Amino acid sequence: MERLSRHALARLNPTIRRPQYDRERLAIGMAHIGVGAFHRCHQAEFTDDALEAHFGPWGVVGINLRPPRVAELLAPQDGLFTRTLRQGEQAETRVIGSIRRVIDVEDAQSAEAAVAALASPAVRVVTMTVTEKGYCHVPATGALDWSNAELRRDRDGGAPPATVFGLLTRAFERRRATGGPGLTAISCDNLPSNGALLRRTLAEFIGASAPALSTWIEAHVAFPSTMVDRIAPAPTQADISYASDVIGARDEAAVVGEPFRQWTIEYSFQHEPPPWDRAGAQFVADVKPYELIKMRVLNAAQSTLSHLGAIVGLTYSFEAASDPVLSALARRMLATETASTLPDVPGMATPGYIDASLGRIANSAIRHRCHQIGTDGSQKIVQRLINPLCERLAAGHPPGLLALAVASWLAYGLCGARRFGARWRPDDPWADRVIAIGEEAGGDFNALAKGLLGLDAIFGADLARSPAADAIAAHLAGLLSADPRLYLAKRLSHG
Ligand code: CS2
Repeated sequence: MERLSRHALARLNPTIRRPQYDRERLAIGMAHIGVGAFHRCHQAEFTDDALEAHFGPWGVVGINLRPPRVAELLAPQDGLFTRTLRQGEQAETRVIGSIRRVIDVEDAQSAEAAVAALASPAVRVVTMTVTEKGYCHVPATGALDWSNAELRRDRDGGAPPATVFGLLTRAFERRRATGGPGLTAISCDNLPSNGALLRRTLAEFIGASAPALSTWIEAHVAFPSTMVDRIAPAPTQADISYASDVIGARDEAAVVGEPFRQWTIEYSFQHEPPPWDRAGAQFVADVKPYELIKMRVLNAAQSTLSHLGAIVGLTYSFEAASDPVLSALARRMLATETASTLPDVPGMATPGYIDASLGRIANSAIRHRCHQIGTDGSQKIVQRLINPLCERLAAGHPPGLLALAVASWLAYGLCGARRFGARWRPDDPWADRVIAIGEEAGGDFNALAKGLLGLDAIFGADLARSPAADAIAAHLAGLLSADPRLYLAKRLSHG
């Protein structure tokens, strides 16, 4: 089968939607770091829509710091790829054209190409999806985690850069040295106040590696915060074959997502932003309420359902969201506990948002593996589950189901311990610590909970001494028992 490319466009199945703008005239004005499935299904599609609504120099140069390598997939396709939106039996496949070029940073030469791309005066915006772990921070405090070897190597000028900080520092140094214009750096990862976090962590890194750059960055780089949303799991070979068959050309970079999408961006730019608002994105003065509701409802439900789902033997998050016991527990947690920690968000009334979120996760056409959502849980649960739990405890409420949700992450990690069956190896920078504590604690669940909650880089200093500690110990005993599903059913019927 012919490969998808600009030459193949004219021969695709005629019903397939493709870029409605003159792609040959599309100049690069934006960079994106982390060209994974989420970017291809979210910002790249918003940009494609914005280009159709109001054409301008907003083509994207993608930069990848770590595998999977994407340049070798997208270069033969001239940057073109499809995204298929699935809901139940419905599927809609479309060709996206906003990415012009992709650089995988693997050696000195590709690192130089990435720095040159980011330092180009034509590039006015750099968006990034580098995952929570990509910020190399201590989850509970937001400070850089200098025990991270890649971060230390980048601070000491290691080549090629392995972290976003090493890459941005070199690019901004080049920009300053060449008198380049300012730009806007937009974190699109699921972290609270992600723009402020990026600004702070980058400032800390630069303080340790290139202090002379600080004042240039303060004057020349804007760091808006954003809330991004679309469920887009890692694509499979079946997704690639499906999209290729539908369009009539082989697409090795195909991605799949749900129809729902949302993007809320703090209006704080160095220059006129790309017209993403013409594509349905919202520019707002304050993103905080939007990100709080999204991370504490949708993402919290995904994490809880996935940890519990894996523990009771399910494969996909939609199965957990369709399971009567698991979904009722998640709903009750969100409606009776999390909701009280949420601000009023314009256009996003909490009860409707909870319903819609659980409905989205239950979309059986989206095969999001529980283990994919469970990956790097240590970097996710603070903003999704621990912060609302701590706020509730501080307001005098009992630990409730949020403690069960926090315990679900611990139990998911402990399933990696031989004592608890070594059922899987969690993919998480903290897995070894959790497993070691699990192996050491003997049969005493109180000691186990205290030991785990003593990981203050994740839990902060107070949770181990709070009433949640005993509740979490009891949940661990239930979740790690021979019949975790029975334990969950009992929790549900006890109201
Ligand atoms: C998921 C998110 O893997 C995960 O951590 O919870 O990727 C989630 O699907 C997106 O945030 C949805 O917008």
